[in-house]
Amino acid sequence: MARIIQEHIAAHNEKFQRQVHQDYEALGWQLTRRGVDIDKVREQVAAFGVAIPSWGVGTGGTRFARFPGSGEPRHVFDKIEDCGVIQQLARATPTVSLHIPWDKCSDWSELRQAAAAQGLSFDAMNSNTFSDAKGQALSYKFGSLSHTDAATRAQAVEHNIECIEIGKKIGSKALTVWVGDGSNFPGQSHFRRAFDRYLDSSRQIYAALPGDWRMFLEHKIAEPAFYSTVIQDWGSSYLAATALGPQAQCLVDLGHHAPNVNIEMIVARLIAAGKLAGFHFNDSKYGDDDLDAGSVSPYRLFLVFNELVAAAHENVQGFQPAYMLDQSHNVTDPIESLMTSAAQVLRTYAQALLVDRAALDAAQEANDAMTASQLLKTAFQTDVTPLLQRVRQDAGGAVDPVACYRASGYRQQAAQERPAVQGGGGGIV
Ligand SMILES: [Mn+2]
Repeated sequence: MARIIQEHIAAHNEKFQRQVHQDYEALGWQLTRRGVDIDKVREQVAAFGVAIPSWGVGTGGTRFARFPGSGEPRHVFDKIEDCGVIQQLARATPTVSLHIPWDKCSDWSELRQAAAAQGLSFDAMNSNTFSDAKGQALSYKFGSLSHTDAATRAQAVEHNIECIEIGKKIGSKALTVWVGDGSNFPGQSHFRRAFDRYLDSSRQIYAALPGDWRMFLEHKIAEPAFYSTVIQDWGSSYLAATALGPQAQCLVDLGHHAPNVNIEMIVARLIAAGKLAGFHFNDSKYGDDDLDAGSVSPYRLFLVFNELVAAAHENVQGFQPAYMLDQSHNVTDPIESLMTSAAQVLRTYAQALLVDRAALDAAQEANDAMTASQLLKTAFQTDVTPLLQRVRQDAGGAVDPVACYRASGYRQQAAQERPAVQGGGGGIV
C-alpha cells in the first residue's frame, strides 16, 4: 500500500502557509519580550521524539467489549505502515515499540528494512507474561515471574530472554517488563515471598541483558490483579531496580497510580536517584483509563515535563528518559489519536521549555509561592501551536495532521486492502 503522497501534504500545507508564518512571527515577538529565542525552542522541539507502541495502531477495548475499526492492521508489517503514516504527518514519532508475541514475524531483517523504508527504527521491546500465548505450555493465570511454580517462572524468564534476542536483531536497546502478577483476595498471596520470586526471576533476565541495554520495570497499582500487585508502585519498582543493578530503571506509566497521586513528585524522586527509565504517556480520569495524552489533565502532563526540563537544564547526570505513548483507542481512529497525543507531548515539552528557570529558582529561594506558581502558569498558558505547526511543516509533515490524514483517504484504502480478522492483540499495558 502506498503511503500518503507527499504532494497531498504539500497541497494541504500550502493553504496554511501565510497563517503559519504570521502566527509564528507573532509568537516569536511575544517570546522575545520574555527573553526567549523561539528558534532555539523550535530546534529543541524538533529534536524530540516519542515512540509509538505497535499495539496502539489497533483498536483497543475494555473488559466489556471491543468494537473493531475498519482497515485494522493484520500483522506487524501493517502496523509499521500505520506507524509510518503517523510519523509522516505528525513528525514526532520516529520509533516503534514492539510487543512479543503479538508482533512475532518470520524475518526480522525484513521487518527492520520495512521500518527503515518508513523512516522508523525500534524502541524498547515489550514482553507479555500477562496473558497466555497460543500453544503455551504453562498458564500465567496465577502469575508469571513471581508464580509459585518454578517451571512457570522459568517459562516467563525464557520469554523475556527471547524478547531481548529479537530486540538485538532489530536494533532495540531496552526491555520493558510489566507483569500482571498479584492477587485478587486478601491472603491469596504471600507478599514478601512473591516479591522475592519476582526478584529471582528478574535477575535471570537481567543477566541476559547486553551491556548497552536497559531494563525498564513498569509498576502498576491494580488490574488485572485487583487486591495487590507485585510491582504496585514506584517504591517496589525502585527496590527491584536497585536490587537488579544499574541497567535496571523504573518506568512511569501515567495511568498506573492511585487517583490524585503526585506523579511529578515521583518523577523528581526517580531522577534524583538516577532510576528514571522513561514514560508511557496517556491520560485518565479514574484509573488506568488509557485516554489520549493530555486529553483530561494537560496541566498534570505539563508538571511532569517541568521536572524533565528542569533536570535537563540542571545537567543531572545519567538523565536520559525514554518516551513512549501507551493508550487504548476505543472510539477514535488509532492513527488520529496517536498523532494527536504525539503533538500534545511535543506541545507540553515546548511549554515546559518556556518556564523562566532563573526566576523560578529565585521565587523558590524567596519562598514566594504566588510568583512561582504564576511562572509555571505563564509557560503553560502560552499557545505554542504556531511553533508546532512550523516544526511539522519544516520536517515535511502536515500543519494539521488529522485534517490532512482524513483528506488522504488512507483509512478507506486500508479497509479495502486489509480484510477484517478475528483476534489480534488489543492489549493494554
Ligand atoms: Mn504502560
